[in-house]
Amino acid sequence: MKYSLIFFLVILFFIPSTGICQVIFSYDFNKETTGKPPSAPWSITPAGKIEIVDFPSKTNKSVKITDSGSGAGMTLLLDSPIKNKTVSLEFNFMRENGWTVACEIFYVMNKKCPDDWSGICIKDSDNGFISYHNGVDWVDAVKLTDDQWHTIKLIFYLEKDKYDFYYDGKEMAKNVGYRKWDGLDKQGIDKFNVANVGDGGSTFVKYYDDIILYEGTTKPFAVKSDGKLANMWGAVKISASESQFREYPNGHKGTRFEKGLLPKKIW
Ligand SMILES: [Ca+2]
Repeated sequence: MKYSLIFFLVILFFIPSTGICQVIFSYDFNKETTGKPPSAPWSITPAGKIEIVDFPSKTNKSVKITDSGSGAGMTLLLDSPIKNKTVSLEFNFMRENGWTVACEIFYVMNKKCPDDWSGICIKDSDNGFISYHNGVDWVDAVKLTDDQWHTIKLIFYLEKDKYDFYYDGKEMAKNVGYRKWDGLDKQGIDKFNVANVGDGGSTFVKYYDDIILYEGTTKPFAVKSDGKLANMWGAVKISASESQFREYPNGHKGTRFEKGLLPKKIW
């Protein structure tokens, strides 16, 4: 009994130092079914086509999002917001040549945000730049090269409602504000919109892979594959909210549903 207690205490001491438990979610999509939408907890928009593809290879799949003009994207929700911590989001992104009209790339929000165009907003602009919103205006960062994978990293300082934006390893913005965040001071983030959720008027093909959210600013060395939810984040469960429809402001059309289930495996 005494040794069991010592063993337990030793485990408690070592687990936080492994880095694995710092991962809130991680999706590489490699075990998903090609040609199908990504599985729960991701939910997809009714419009457009969101599918798993053997790209860049059969063993390294990604999500292909095709918007033909009525919107196409996917959403992940947490049951409760992550607050007062520094957390980072990283993902790989590629846009095919031939797109029309600027559109969302990745927006991170609180579910209480007034619309799907709030929070931490990264988009592609009509002028071919990748752009971010600094809480006041859109800012063009750098030309976005098509048909080529890019890495995007966002560091959220949730204790002060600021974020940093890195593109292909280079700093694009530091300590900038969230969009439409009035009344949401320090309320944290619990909603992740990928590509065009609920918007219309754009056409594009975008690919996403290796979407990971973790605590701190450095990606944990050992990241397990798809859909893992760390024990320490048990209270931040990935949501199983009901479908919902919402009216959108002028210039936006389409509906969005957010449906998800707990991940198959929780570790
Ligand atoms: Ca992959």
